[in-house]
This record gives sequence, structure tokens and C-alpha cells, in this order.
Amino acid sequence: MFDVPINYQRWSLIRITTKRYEQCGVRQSKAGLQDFRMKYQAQSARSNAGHQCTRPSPVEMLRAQVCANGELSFLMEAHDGLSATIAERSGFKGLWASGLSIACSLGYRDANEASWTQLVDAVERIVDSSQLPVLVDGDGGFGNFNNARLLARKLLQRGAAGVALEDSCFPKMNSFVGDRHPIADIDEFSGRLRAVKDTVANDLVLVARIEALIAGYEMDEALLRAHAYADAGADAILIHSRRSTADEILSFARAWQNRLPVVIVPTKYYRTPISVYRKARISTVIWANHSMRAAIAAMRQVCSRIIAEENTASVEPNIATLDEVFALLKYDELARAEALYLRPDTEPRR
Ligand code: SPV
Ligand code: MG
Repeated sequence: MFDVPINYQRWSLIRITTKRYEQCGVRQSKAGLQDFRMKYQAQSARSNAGHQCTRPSPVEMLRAQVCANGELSFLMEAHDGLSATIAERSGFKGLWASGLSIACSLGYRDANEASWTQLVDAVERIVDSSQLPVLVDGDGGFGNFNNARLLARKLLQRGAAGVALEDSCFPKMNSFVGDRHPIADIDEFSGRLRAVKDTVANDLVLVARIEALIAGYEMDEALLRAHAYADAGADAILIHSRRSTADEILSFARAWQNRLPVVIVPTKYYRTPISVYRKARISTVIWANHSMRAAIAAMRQVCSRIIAEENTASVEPNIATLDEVFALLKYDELARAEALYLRPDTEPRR
């Protein structure tokens, strides 16, 4: 059987899919969502009574990592079920569903070419493939406040633990492409955040991402935005920088004084030692795209060898064995389930 604690099984069952809503007779309005949540919480509280060991929900797990203001936490990029599984097995405690990496795995550019439904579907595979909380890169929310709150509601239904929204304009462009990006009006973006907060309350961790430094504005603008986004209900601030040193994000952290936890993405300033972030009381580091980039390098290498050698003998020692593939995807669990659930006279597969 699955090696899953009882409360997590219950949470997964209640992971709010559209079908579940229908089964529970709850409409997908805001009132319906709240009604469903209350029912779930009451049901959960009742059935938890008597269980000594309770597993926190995904949002509680993510909140403890991002918003605890204590230990530095790390979120590892995932772009599909496999990368989520591998990150979990490697020991990560939380995942970043990267917009760049998900788009890339679908063959799209990180410019809102993938639709919000494609993002939500990818997130569902990521969520289902591990027990880790998933912070989803929601870009700018795919439009105005209305699109942003719809996205947040759908992510909640698919089991995400949090969403990061950036103050970009639709369609966005990846932060590291080009020099200057238009950024959203502060009040308009604050409205997107408020709409999301009013829709999902504390059931998703809401991270507000500031693109001001990326877009070439001064630190004052970044701080002004951070305060506005905190007032709008964000749970944490992601400050993004394109510099190759951490100076910019460190001066932000000094001036900000942890009014809300600070999340960073050291893709460009990767040489900075982690101790620097601990000292600056950064809450969370996101390794935003490294599995996707590793996959590109590995696939490119194997393809060029096979086409050149017209043989796979030389690549075999450097690629995962089939047994590793079967172990990652828990084929053994299926064999045990077959023994339990198929006709009793059916032999389990070996
Ligand atoms: C992502 O992973 O999609 C991000 C981080 O948003 S970055 O690409 O660094 O902007
Ligand atoms: Mg992104």
C-alpha cells in the first residue's frame, strides 16, 4: 500500500477537483468555495480527533517554510511529475512550479504562450507526484484581477500550496530576456493581489514578486511596491534581480527589515554563499530552473552521441536504468495493489 500518513490521504481526497465539488453539491462560486472549505475543515477536525499524529496540509507546510522567519528554506524547481518526484527523493521539502521550465517542457517560450489551463494541468501532475508543498509561478496572473483570482482558485482546486504573482504586464516576458520590461501600475497590481486574497484567503500562500529592479528602476521603487503589496495582503515578497552579485537583493533586505518574509531567486548571482542569505535573514531561496536546464544538457548529449555512433552502447552507463525508472514511479506498489484488488486467482505481475 501507499506509504502515506492518514491525514495526507484525507487531504488528497479532498483536493478540491471540479468533480469533487459536484459530488459534494457545492457550486464553484466564492461562497461555494468557502462553504466547501468549512465543510472540509469541520469534517477534518472531527475525523482527526483521536489521531495523535497529524500531517499538516500543503499550505501549512509551505507557510512554515516561507513565512516562519526562522530557518532558510529551499524550493526546488519542478516542471512535471518526474522532476517533482526526483526533487522529493533528493530531499527537498518544497517545490517551485516554474513558469519558465513548464513552458520550456511544453516547447513554449516564457512569454505567456502556454495558457493558464496548461499551467494548471502541469501543476496537477507536479502536485500528484510528490507529497511536497508546491509554490506555483503564476506569472502576472494571466491578465487583470479577474484572471488572477480565477487562476488562484483553480490552483487551489488542483492542490497547490501557494502562488507567486509578479507585477508584470500581460503578456509577460521572462525576466532575463531583454533589458527593460514594462511593469504594472502599483495600484492595479495591488488590486490583483487583493482579489486573489479575497478569493483564496489563507488557503494559498500568496507571494508578491517585484520586477522593478529587473526593469531598471531604483531601490526606492522596489521598496514602495513591497509596502503596497504587503498592504494588499501578500504573505511574502519575492525580490528579483538580474545582477551577477547579490548586492541588490541584500540592500533591499536591509531596507525592508523583514516586514514580510523575503524570497529570492539566485539564478544569476549563483556564486553568493548561502551563509550570506542566512545572515540577511532571507526566508526562502528558489532554485528556479536547474532540473530543466540539466535535462536539456543531458538530452542534448545523449542525442548527439546516438546519432553520431548509431548505437547506444556508449551512453548506457550514463543514463538511468529501466529499473531506476520503475522504482521512481513505484511500479512495485502497482504489483502489490494488483495482488489486493484483481481477481484473487490472478497472479501479481513480477
Ligand atoms: C521561473 O522559474 O519561471 C521564474 C524565475 O519566474 S525566472 O525565470 O528567474 O524569472
Ligand atoms: Mg516565471
